[in-house]
Amino acid sequence: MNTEYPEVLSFAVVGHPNEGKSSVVSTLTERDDIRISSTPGETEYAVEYTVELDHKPLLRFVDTPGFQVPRKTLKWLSKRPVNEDAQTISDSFNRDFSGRSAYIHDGRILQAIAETHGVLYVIDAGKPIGSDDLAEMEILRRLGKTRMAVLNSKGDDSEFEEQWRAALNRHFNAVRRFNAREAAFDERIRLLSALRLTGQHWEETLESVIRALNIDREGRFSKAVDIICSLVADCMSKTIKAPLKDGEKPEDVQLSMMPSYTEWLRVREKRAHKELREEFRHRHFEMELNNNDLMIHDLFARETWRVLGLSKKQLATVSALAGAAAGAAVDLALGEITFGIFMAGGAVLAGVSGLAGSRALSQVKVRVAGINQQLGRRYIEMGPPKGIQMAFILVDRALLYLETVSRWAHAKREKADPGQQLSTLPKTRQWLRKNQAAVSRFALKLIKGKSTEQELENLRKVLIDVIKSAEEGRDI
Ligand SMILES: Nc1nc2c(ncn2[C@@H]2O[C@H](COP(=O)(O)OP(=O)(O)OP(=O)(O)O)[C@@H](O)[C@H]2O)c(=O)[nH]1
Ligand SMILES: [Mg+2]
Repeated sequence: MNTEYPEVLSFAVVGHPNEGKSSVVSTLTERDDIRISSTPGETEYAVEYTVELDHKPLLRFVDTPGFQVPRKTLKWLSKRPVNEDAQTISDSFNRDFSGRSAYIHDGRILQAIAETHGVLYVIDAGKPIGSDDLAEMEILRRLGKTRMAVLNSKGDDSEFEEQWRAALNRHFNAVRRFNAREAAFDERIRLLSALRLTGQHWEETLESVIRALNIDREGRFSKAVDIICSLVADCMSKTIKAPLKDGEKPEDVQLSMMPSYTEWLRVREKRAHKELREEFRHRHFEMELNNNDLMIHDLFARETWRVLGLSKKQLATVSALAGAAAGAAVDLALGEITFGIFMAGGAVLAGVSGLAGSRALSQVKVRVAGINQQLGRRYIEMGPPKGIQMAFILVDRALLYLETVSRWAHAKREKADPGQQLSTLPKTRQWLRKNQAAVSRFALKLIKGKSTEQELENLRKVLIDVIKSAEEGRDI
């Protein structure tokens, strides 16, 4: 029994076939497993979906099939006593039309409405009002539940908007535009706020639902920041070891170790992104990004290192601020070039590599060390990355990813529109220097294998601030 929310409100989401009912439910409940299809009649049964926080039900939405024969249903209804309640109407209808397949969907809709507190009527206002629409509106009015019309327009609806609004205002307690395929968190909250005002008796309950959702949203960003920090922590301290057998050249062993070293970082980053996606309830859906999205490139692609992370000048400055040795700053500045070579493959690498600290290897610390029980007498240790640029790249990519998944409507199931740039979050090179320094201080401590308690706390604050400021349009 839920004590915090004495009543779990439920809403039946109804309308014409193919108008976007399942899309509305999918986005409102953050369920990307609800079937959405361009074929009318996709939803055949009424199915209840619950919004849960900490395993407690908060709100319920019932997806329903589209009306099949609204005019016939209304004709039947008009012969009933006017003040009959929704449950009696539903029971009588389903009894009268039992076994008649043409009425089966309407029967399920009436039942769903009878069993819920309120109704969301989804319409696509991009077409003129027809007699079926008017019949549906009248049926809903007769059922007597508090109801809101949701304009989920698939295209431009300006032509018919006025006639729709006039009709909807007559039949509904509230009318609200809601684009299920684009709606981010704020729009979901606005829809609930509008719903709150439609029924006195549930105002308080919906208010606490909205409060809980806002707190949960903050909690998700806080967890997202933890995910990003532990990604940076793991990557900036990663080392791998390989035995150095007698007669083997250290540089040959290093070469053979590099693919597994970089692959480890890639896999670790993918894991963090998956965690971010799941934090925002995107489970079944893999985002497909188009060529204009920065994230399309590999972690080690030249393009990634060109457009993300800090500029060379910034790197030198923040390295100095973070207390890196003067020489290291120069080394760091080479990040872009060295990683380019690093990834270009054995031939280029072999030409410039050597244990004496060539450019090609300047991004990863390598040492030949003595006795190790498991690995044999001598071994090579590779890592952690020497340059702090890696940390900035990881932060930038994680924030881009976070921004996308945190705003992506669960009803949106296809590729991002070509040419659309998803990001409005500032990249690390646009941050204030003191915020950049939070990344570099954390990274340098990790590289040196020192305790990072204070730096971690500082970076957490900066990341939270960056995320919040982006929403408020402040300079960070
Ligand atoms: N462009 C656009 N398309 C939408 C929008 N909402 C839904 N659609 C598309 O409309 C089609 C129907 O969406 P559904 O959510 O399955 O509609 P439904 O009302 O549940 O359909 P049935 O269950 O068949 O009655 C799908 O192809 C959706 O992608 C929208 O806001 N904009
Ligand atoms: Mg449906």
